[in-house]
Amino acid sequence: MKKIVKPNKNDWNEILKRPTQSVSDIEEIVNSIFKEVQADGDTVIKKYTAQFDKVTLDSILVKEDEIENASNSVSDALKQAINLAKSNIEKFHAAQKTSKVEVETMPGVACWQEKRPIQKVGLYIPGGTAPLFSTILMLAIPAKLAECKEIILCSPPDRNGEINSAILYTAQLCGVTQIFKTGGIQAIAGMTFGTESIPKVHKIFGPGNQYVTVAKQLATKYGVAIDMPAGPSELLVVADDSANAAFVASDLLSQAEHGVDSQVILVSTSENLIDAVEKEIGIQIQQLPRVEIAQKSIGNSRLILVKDDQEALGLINEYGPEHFIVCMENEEFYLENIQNAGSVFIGNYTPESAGDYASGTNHTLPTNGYAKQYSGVNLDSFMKSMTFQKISEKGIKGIGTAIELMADAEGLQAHKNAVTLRLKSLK
Ligand code: HSO
Ligand code: ZN
Repeated sequence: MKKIVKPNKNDWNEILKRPTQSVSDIEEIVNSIFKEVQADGDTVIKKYTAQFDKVTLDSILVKEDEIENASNSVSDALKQAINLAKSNIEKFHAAQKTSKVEVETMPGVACWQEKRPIQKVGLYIPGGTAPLFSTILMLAIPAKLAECKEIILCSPPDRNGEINSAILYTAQLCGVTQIFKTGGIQAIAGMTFGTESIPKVHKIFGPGNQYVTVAKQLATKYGVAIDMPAGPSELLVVADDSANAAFVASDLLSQAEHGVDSQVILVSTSENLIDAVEKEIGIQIQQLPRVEIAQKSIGNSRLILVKDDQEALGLINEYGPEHFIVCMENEEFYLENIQNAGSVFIGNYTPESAGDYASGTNHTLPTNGYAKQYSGVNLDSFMKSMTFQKISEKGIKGIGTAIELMADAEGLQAHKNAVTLRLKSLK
């Protein structure tokens, strides 16, 4: 890990750079697969599944008996763990329900706002080196609570044409309505246009590699909403001598093991702590099965010694981490003043893994500095706000002249007339 001592503010940009991703060469292939899926649906999905996932499928829809078999092969202990997580995630997201907002803005002018579920949502769960069934909990639970009608899921099959059992079990447990064996660009295209098997959805959620990320961005050009622009996982820890160096190292490694492009950063006012954490990382990393991945992302990572809390805070708000751990004697200062972070974890006994799996908060969070303008996934991500209004005769008399004047000033006579006619009818 690169150690940086008391950096100059002019160097912050350079220090806080994320590992770069270039997407320009990906766009061409994403565009062409989208066009093919739009024209020929399932045939194209199957063609690319054969090409990329190396399996030829008769049907891309997962059948009832496959789900049942999968459920039988998940251990009871894991089922219990998943159920505990589900219960906590449900509690936290159910509490996010808001009630109707109703205001009489002036006498006879009633305005209100209500939320309605997005009717059809698509969840994408990557295959690859780790089957992230926990992400299904994070997406399907709020979708179900929001009462989305169709909750479909796409995930790439393995070489035997199967999807990981824990993924199938969790999807069924959380009320996913249909599961499809398709991944990558073709899955996102399938949900964007709809195919013979896959329904077209209104919003697509979930993480993925660079191809999936570019495909989700293209989906928005066809009118499909997405949760947020996704990027590699990241974690920033701010810690002082009150922190346990081994715990801090374990947290940094937990995000470093996600992928070679993950980034973890330790900011500290204590050089002793920085050295102790660095030493701990060296010990713990050797014991990890994913040591090679972790080593590469540790290469993208930084240990930054700062002169005081103010400087630490400035740096953290500038970076806008996806996950932010605070292990400081004066934690209050950071909790009050943090402006840009996806999710905040406080104290020695709050590992970031708790939020990844089971405490109740959502782990689908803005990366790549997007915490400056995006929220993580929450109940509202699966809903839209709608406004209503009802104006009485008294109300139109009160508000009418203002509307007429404004419409006139914008040169929009028909708008004005819509009020004038009504006012006249009341004379
Ligand atoms: N930390 C990841 C989510 C995850 N971790 C899933 C383990 N499983 C992105 O927030
Ligand atoms: Zn994680």
